[in-house]
Amino acid sequence: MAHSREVARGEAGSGRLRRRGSLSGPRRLLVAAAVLVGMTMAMTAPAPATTAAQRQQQQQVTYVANQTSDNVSVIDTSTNTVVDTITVGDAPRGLAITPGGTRVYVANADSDNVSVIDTSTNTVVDTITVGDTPWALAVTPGGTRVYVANRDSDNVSVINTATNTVIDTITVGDDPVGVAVTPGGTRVYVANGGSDNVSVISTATNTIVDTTTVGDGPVAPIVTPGGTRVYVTNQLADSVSVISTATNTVTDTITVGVSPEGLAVTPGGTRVYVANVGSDNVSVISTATNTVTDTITVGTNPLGVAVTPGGTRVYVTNGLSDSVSVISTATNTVTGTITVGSEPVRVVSGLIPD
Ligand SMILES: [Ca+2]
Ligand SMILES: [Ca+2]
Ligand SMILES: [Ca+2]
Ligand SMILES: [Ca+2]
Repeated sequence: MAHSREVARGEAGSGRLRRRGSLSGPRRLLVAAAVLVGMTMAMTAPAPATTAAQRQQQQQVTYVANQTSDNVSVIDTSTNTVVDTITVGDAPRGLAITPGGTRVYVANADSDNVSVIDTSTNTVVDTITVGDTPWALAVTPGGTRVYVANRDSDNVSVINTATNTVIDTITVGDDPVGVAVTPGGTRVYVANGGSDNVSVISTATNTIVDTTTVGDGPVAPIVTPGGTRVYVTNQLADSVSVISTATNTVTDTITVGVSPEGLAVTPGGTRVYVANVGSDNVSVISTATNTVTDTITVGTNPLGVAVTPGGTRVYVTNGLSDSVSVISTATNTVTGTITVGSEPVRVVSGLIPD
């Protein structure tokens, strides 16, 4: 049955941070969405939620990386139906959408490369060789760089999106499995699952400027829209660490469900949604109090979380149900379930040019 499949492959059960284990990935979809609005409005500061009028001029889409079927499902967010399926590399894990919404970058863990999807055609237009077992990636707010966490080579590849070539490689901690960029684009936070810390990279120099110890088995960092805090799931500690970006120290630790993995923050920055692989639910954290205010039951082995640019819905991948649960943020209830590919892991929601 489903759970034994997961455990047999060394995934979310014991040893979940080994090999395929740490169902990880990043969550800078929010950053991407916010920056997209920023660009549209020709501003530099990250914007909060988009207006209804703005969203109507663009298409709201959600991309899902399906690890076992080696493809990406494209969901039209207005109808909640799968409108396309794109074959990518071997074992797609992490993905991110560029601020302008024209490209989606996909980290293929077992083929050691990154697929570049053109969102106007939903075809792969480039493939970039990176380090060993790329697990997660993040795009800078300006859209010029992609940072890729390579779990088995313990480093980060930096891709120049103008040429789609690797221009730098940065050694980080043990087993980097998650990555996030600050809204200002000056810092990159990398979760090192094996060394229980987070590396802080300066994008100006592509060097490590700080290392923050967090909980056991950190998986996925996200940065709040205001850029003041980083939330990172600690998969082996059943908790989320809150890091102040001003001091790069942990200011809070929040107990959530069992084996938390993916997480996402709402555009207004008031809530963080956390997928708990081991308890088949989602914890809702209030960022005002850093406490869990709600728990929502979803499918089996929820792994990835994305919030829509308007902040009204949350998409959660259910790794062993081959589906995505749709949560209304107004009620924190599941309002729909969408069948996708095999073993969906990461998900990103954003706006693409219509
Ligand atoms: Ca495969
Ligand atoms: Ca490899
Ligand atoms: Ca390692
Ligand atoms: Ca550890």
